[in-house]
Amino acid sequence: MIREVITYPDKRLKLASKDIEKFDEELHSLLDDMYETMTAKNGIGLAAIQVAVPLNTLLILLPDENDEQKKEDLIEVINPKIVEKKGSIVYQEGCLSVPDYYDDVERAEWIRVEYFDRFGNKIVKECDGLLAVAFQHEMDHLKGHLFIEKLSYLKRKKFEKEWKKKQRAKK
Ligand code: Y12
Ligand code: CO
Repeated sequence: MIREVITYPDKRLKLASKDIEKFDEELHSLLDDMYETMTAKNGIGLAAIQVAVPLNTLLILLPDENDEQKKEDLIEVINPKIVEKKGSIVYQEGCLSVPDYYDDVERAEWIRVEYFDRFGNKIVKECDGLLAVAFQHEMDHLKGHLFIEKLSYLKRKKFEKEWKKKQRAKK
């Protein structure tokens, strides 16, 4: 089932998500719905809070070298923790919860992350480049943060101006 993606400035996006304790059917159907929602909306990453569920889970599905998103490349992440990070990368980010706005954000270029899969198996993964950016972007959602909070003062003002203009055009 495709769920509604909540968007800025919805206050629920500021909630700190809670750890998942049961790796049960309810979790599996949440993950399945998140996958359907993310792919239906052309996303490459989605955190549960974006579908209004404040639980520590997220999905990442980067396109392959032919620009295709294959289900076998889907990464399902539960209760993630970054245990090491290095370097710096600037990437132009976008977010399904902040439609129509993209801007450069600086993050760690390499991370080691520990998490669980949908069956409760522990995974330790090292990532760099776009995958590292995606993990950090999605994990910020779990703490109640959006990428626009990482922008400089001037860029944040630019975002607010564009957002207000879009709201006026909608009326
Ligand atoms: C690098 C940078 C950001 C991430 C986080 C995941 N971000 C997304 O999946 C963004 C998706 C997105 C898709 C859009 O396209 C449609 O909605 C059709 C989009 O365009 C509009 O809102 C008009 C904006 C964002 C991971 C790695
Ligand atoms: Co996002």
